[in-house]
Amino acid sequence: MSAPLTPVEHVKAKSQLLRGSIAESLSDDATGALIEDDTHLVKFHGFYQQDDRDLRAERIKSKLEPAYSFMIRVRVPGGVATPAQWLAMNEIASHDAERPLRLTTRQTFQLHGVIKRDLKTTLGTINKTLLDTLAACGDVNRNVMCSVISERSPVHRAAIETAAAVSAHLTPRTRAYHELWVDGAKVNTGDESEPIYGPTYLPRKFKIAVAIPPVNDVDVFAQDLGLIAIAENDRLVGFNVAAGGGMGRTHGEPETYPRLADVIGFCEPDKACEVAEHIVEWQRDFGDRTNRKHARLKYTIDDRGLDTFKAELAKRLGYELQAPRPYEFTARGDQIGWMQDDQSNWHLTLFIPEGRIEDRGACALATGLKAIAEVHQGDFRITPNQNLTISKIKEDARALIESLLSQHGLDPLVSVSPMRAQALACVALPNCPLAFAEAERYLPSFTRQLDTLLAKHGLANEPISVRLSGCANGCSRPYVAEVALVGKAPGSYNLMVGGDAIGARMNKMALESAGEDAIFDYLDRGLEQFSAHRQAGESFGDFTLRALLQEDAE
Ligand code: SRM
Ligand code: SF4
Repeated sequence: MSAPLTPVEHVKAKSQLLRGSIAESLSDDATGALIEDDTHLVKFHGFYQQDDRDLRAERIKSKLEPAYSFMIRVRVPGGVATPAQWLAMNEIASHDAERPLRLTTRQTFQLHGVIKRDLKTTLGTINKTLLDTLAACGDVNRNVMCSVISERSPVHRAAIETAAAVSAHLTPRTRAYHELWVDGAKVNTGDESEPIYGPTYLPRKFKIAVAIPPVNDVDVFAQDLGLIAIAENDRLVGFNVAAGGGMGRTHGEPETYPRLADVIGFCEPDKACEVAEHIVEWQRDFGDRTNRKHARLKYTIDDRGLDTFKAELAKRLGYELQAPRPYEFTARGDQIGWMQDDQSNWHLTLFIPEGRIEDRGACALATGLKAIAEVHQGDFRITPNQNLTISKIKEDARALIESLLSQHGLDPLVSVSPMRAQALACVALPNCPLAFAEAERYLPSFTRQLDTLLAKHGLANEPISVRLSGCANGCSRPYVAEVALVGKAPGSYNLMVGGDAIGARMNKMALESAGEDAIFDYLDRGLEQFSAHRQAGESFGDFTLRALLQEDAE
């Protein structure tokens, strides 16, 4: 007898293309929560029901229902937003959300702490900005990422077009989203269907990123589908296709594991949408709908075999992918500061502490970015490292932007250490229901202490990649970092080291369930040895793999 489908599959099947009883859930004023089945469906509409974990115990003691609110995720393909959209998101966050606007690790905007009665207005307002939240979460293709490499602007332009086209091609066709949040009126659903997804969508989430070598800022090998841009004479000629990456795992369940994507071939730019569609459809047909922890593309590929996957993809496409073309990644972090592209436009990348857009003391980040957005003629780009690039600044506008930065105390945001500039942390506590330990709220203290250690060992400019995740799900893509902390319990983390500097190798366990002292002792010793014994050009990740982890194993 075959295993039963997961409960979520039944919820999707009877939802009438994602409607369920969401309208009823919203109109029930007696609770701040939604009907249980709808909590799964609203993810496809771009939001999650959460409760404030800092308040949970106290609310239970006072016999109150949890402090329910919603996290809303806004899809931003390639992280590119107009100044008008920036201003609108800033405004929405300041009125409707409890916490400041957040830039995520997949280049989207997130709002935390929106209450149920405000959901409709908030989502409606977001839609007026020409951004939306449809498919920002749920068992569908999520926000399509794209490298924010500014000095190669013709290639970036073409790559971002592909990211937007793939995103549009894989957006669900259900009218439920417009019915509930935009038009308000029920639309005749007679001819409505989901040509790519079908009525039960995918078995699990699906993620795509476009990387532009030499920078692997999007962590292309951590994606279900990675498209690696291949350029000749600064012209995009196509993409190497990488499939089967993913980070998620569960502590103590070795049958769950992170996996790097395999490069399976090359396609021309005009074939990217159909390649993505057929991979998604293969996963739709063969992904595991009986176990959500085994339902990502990486497991489907491993279960059925990479060769079978490639052969079945070729059959669906009607042709084989061409042989992969040569490419080289040399870095993954953002280049903080000013940079000029080949068309003489300037791009300014600012370090955004923890990806939160808020005024803190002398650093009036939210106010300063608002003032910049009011005059800026180019665009904004959320980077995969939770930073922000103010893009396409004309030569004659640079002085104005510089003076606005100074007026708002933002100059320090272009002079952080390379380690700090690319360090990532997931949200974790107090919003994430799955968090075992702090991540976002621990990042400033962790990186401050690490900066001190780096300086102590003469390594202040070393671009070591550091990632913190509050649990093993890996929302900061920790398993491809040189140094990662993965939460086990409050104040306790697995320390992972030995990833490479370009996100193409996974790290290994150095310490299990360790506290801060043990972690910093290990890093202090490791950095001391690295400084003394590194080989020419060797990264910290390569050194830890060659020397430290070997030594630990002896
Ligand atoms: Fe994630 C679940 C936050 C990027 C792997 N992730 C969650 C939830 C929704 C918790 C939940 O299911 O209730 C978190 C909400 C916290 C909150 O309040 O914001 C959450 N994930 C995030 C974000 C906001 C982290 C951040 O601080 O930036 C990122 C939003 C991305 C976006 O804009 O779309 C985020 N999550 C990722 C990434 C990185 C990526 O996509 O490049 C990963 C690893 C890559 C991957 O998917 O393999 C990731 N999130 C997960 C998983 C594990 C999935 C798996 O295959 O096992 C979960 C748990 C789940 O889905 O059941 C999860
Ligand atoms: Fe939550 Fe875990 Fe993701 Fe962090 S890694 S946001 S704790 S699910």
